[in-house]
Amino acid sequence: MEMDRILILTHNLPDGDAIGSALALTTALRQKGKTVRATWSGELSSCYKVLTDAYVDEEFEPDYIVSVDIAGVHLLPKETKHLGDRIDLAIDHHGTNSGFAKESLVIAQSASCAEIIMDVIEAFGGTVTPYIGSCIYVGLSTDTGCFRFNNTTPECHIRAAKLSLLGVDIANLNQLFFEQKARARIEIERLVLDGMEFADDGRICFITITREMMEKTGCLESDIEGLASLPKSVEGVEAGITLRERPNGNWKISVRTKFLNAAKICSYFGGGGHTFAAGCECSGTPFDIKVAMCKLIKQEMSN
Ligand SMILES: [Mn+2]
Repeated sequence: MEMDRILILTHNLPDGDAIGSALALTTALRQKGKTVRATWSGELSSCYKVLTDAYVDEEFEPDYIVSVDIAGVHLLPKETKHLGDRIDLAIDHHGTNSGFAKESLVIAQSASCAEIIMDVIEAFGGTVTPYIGSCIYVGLSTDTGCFRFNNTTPECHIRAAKLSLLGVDIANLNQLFFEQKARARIEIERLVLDGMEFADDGRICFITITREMMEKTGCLESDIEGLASLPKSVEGVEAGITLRERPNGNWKISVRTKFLNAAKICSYFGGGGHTFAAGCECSGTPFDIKVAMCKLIKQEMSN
């Protein structure tokens, strides 16, 4: 089947891997003469301009739909939710991918979806230009916390070296994505640190991000990317939990762990993700959620 009009979907609250994967694939397919559109929901923080400024949007009726970095249709943003049962191909690196697409390319060993995209581009004979390489690098580096998280494999470093050889300005991207912070981000970190709480002799750490904090500081959703790794950065913390208030009043919970199975912990609340980085959504008060989380984590610790 000839697919000429391809739509690429990303998950709600898109991160560097989602945006990088979508733009790399879009650009490489356009090189091959395809009509391709990348979609994402919400306003992105300014560091993404280095990738999005070169993207020209175009509207059309798609004959093929690809999702990138999406583990389940519930993660689709409201704008593309109606396409959930029409996805032809899912390219993903979440072991928990629910198999919603007609065909799936899921490689759970990949630290980022962008690495799989790099292979896909090479497989269809695309050229990784410095721009496409920059998109891939943003995906690869943000999902590995700039090669610090324990999902980082030798393969990640090899790919980064390849991207550097292809002309990607790695120092500039690292500066934009890992050093520079929006003023609003610093302001919200100040508030979040103020409310940081510890449990179980400092082995569990909670932070809470309320809608009020977002409004007060003027943070965009993408400005708080990576903030969930803050509680785990405290010495002695085995499980870092972030509670983030959703517009519907529910709480999005992010769990980051050093050795505990975060995906298993989140699965009790209907969520999932990776072994050391997972998430779920809960209703209820922050207090009740924290109590329930503590109980589960202690149970996991004693296993
Ligand atoms: Mn990812």
